[in-house]
Amino acid sequence: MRRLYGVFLACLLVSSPLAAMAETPNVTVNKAWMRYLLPDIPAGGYMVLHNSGDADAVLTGASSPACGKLMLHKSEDSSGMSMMKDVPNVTVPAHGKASFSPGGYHLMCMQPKMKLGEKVPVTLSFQDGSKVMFTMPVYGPSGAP
Ligand SMILES: [Cu+2]
Repeated sequence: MRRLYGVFLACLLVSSPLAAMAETPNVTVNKAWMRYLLPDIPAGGYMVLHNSGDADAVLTGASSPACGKLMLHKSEDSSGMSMMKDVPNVTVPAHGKASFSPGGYHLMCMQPKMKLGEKVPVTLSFQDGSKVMFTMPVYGPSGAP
């Protein structure tokens, strides 16, 4: 009886760190950069999100101390005009990726407070409550030098 109890305890000790890990995001960020023009013009944030998990990861928001507001946007061509709109969320499919690039999904940094060459911290928030923190290097209109 005592021996069984010991095994049960050992299982608890082993399983709890795994349970905690399941709550950490499976999303990694690659090729992140911010396209900065002027303080009066919103800056665009670009990146590729990879999801190594078995469930879709739903990005629901972003924030940065370098932006008055950081929004999820999508550029779309409609009858030859490039328009952009707010999107409520972006899904990173299980074992897949979501690309944020000029002309498509992007982060829109309103009232940017940054300089060329520096790195600004960004936090992404997901529907399951998890967050991913990383930095974006700040480049000019033509991207990485
Ligand atoms: Cu935009």
